Amino acid sequence: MSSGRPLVAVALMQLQTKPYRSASGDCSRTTIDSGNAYPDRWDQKTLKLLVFNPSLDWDVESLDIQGTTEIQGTTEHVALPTDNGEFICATTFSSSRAEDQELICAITYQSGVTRIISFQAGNYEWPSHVIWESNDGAFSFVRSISAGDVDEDGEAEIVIGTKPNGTVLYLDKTDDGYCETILDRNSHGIGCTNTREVLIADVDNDGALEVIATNAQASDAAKWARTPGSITVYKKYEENWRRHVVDDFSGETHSRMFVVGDVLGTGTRQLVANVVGVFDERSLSVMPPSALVIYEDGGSSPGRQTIDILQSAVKARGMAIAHIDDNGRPTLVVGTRGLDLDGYRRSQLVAYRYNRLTGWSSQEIDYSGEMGFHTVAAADIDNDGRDEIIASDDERGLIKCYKKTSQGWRKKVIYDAGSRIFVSSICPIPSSG
Ligand SMILES: [Ca+2]
Ligand SMILES: [Ca+2]
Ligand SMILES: [Ca+2]
Repeated sequence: MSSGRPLVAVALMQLQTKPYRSASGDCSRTTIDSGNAYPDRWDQKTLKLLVFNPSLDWDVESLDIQGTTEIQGTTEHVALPTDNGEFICATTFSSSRAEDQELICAITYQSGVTRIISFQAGNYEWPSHVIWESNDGAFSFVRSISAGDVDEDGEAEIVIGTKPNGTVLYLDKTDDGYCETILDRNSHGIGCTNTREVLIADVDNDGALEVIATNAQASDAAKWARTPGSITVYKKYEENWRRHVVDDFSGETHSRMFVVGDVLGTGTRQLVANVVGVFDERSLSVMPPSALVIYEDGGSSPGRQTIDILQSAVKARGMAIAHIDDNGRPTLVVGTRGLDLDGYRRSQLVAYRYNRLTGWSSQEIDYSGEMGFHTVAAADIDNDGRDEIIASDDERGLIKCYKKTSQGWRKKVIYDAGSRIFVSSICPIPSSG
């Protein structure tokens, strides 16, 4: 299959509550807790790894993440745990040596098993193999995954971020399998550190890839209360790693998402992050508010610039750098999340553009309810030289594609789950043709 157009992979959890069965056998009410849009336990959570084909009107295929799969380098097959699983996240890797595209996902099962499975993309078949697993719960809950060829041998190195041990685990592919290096662990306390996101990228523009992670202290405090955390860059010098804290937010708050790319259009990459707002119970407002900030030089020079203060949001999580305009300039696309609170119930999908003379401007692409747009990606899915935006509207169970036209933004629902979803990753898979 060589359509010349990318595929789009999406990792998500579908959340459903089962009808409540009373003693009389009635089956009429559900157990949704209206006060909390995402209770910790859902009656039914279904993990899915979907692949959309925009060339076939967004035809969707669900990859088998619960069948049997091969162990790498052998013909031995292992059965995956049959429990529904706790969490799934995904990333892609394109080898510089071959045309192969890999779709790599990390699945945390309820039994405590964690597995990383690689799917070979670009065919109607999606052969899969297990590339790493942990059976003892040591790495517990894998919240995020990224891949990149750090040592430039054509094979993917992988980094995962976990909770509640806050592990940043680097997996270096060798002839004997994956060599594990723990880059960080428990930095905000033993068993109470959540690594939120990890990324392999050249954040300091020196031509070599670094690992970037953002974490936060886990606590029993109310959600959106003051939670310290930090953004850290891990840089490899021969066989050693050096750790550099880009921002600790003065212990006041943390970041839950960042992207690396040339959002200013200067020809170098910058680090763009969201600073999470703090809910203040007394004033019933978010104070200090959430902000979008930018760090240059990989955060090695101190200070950050503010792109925008998000007045009606508690955070932004979905972020992507896109090329959607004819002038070739970059656009930062951001999905916000609100709160069940007056003035915060409207979330937005916003395009930010930077102009050297006039600064930042913003344009609303779409809006939704308080849960907002959790995951956002950009890809040129119709090969016209400009990116389209793919974003999840989690509360409504929708995934949409947005195309900029001369008449404004054209929206298309490409997936309707029929119930709430939690989308962890949207991964464009470049065309191999
Ligand atoms: Ca490599
Ligand atoms: Ca670098
Ligand atoms: Ca396009």
